[in-house]
Amino acid sequence: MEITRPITNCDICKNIDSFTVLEDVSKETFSKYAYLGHPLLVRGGCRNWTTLDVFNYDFFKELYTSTEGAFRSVEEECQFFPFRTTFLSLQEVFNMSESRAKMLSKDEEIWYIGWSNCNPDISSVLRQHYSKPHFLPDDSELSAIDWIFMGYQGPGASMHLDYVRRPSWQAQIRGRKTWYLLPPPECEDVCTPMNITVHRGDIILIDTNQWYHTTVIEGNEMSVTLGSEYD
Ligand SMILES: O=C(O)CCC(=O)C(=O)O
Ligand SMILES: [Fe+2]
Repeated sequence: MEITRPITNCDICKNIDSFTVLEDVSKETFSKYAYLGHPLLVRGGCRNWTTLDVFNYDFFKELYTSTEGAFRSVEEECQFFPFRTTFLSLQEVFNMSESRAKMLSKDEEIWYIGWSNCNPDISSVLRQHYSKPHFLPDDSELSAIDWIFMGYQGPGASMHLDYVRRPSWQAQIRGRKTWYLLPPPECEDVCTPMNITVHRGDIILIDTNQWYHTTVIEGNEMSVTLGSEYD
């Protein structure tokens, strides 16, 4: 994958040395940035979503255990990422003790996982609580796949490049996460690494096919994020 990756046009990072931070952004303003490939953070971009109150460990556990075929679809069609844990499946994640799930004691082992959802029944429930970020262009489409990342303090995903089709956005539903980006090697001379901490209610937008990225969960609260690709 790495070898066949297309060479990046370094305009995605030339002359910028940090994330572009937008606040109360309109569709019109956002459209100037939407396809530049610059890393973007929209402060408060999902402030009004009901997900902020609804999406947590118990919500996902109840949803997956009560939906026929939901665990099977993660195994067979979607993906499970055991970033920092020995859990082998989402089912194991939802079988852990309440104490570990909620980190109620200092002795509990910290975990961090992610998964993609491609089950239409799950998706329709998730999408009752979120919609396409309001600042994305009218003609942009969300991918049918939702991505969810959940867990506690410490390293998240290690440095990698994705091979998805499109740029993605990720909404911080709970907790705090820092993203560290590296430009692709062919742009090292003209571009710099950058990082930013994403807070609850913010949305980050990165072309993860072009920017190498790694994440760190900050603080004691559980981090919960929800993402999708857009075009
Ligand atoms: O949220 C994370 O910890 C990693 C996410 C990631 O690698 C991605 O969205 O491409
Ligand atoms: Fe990634």
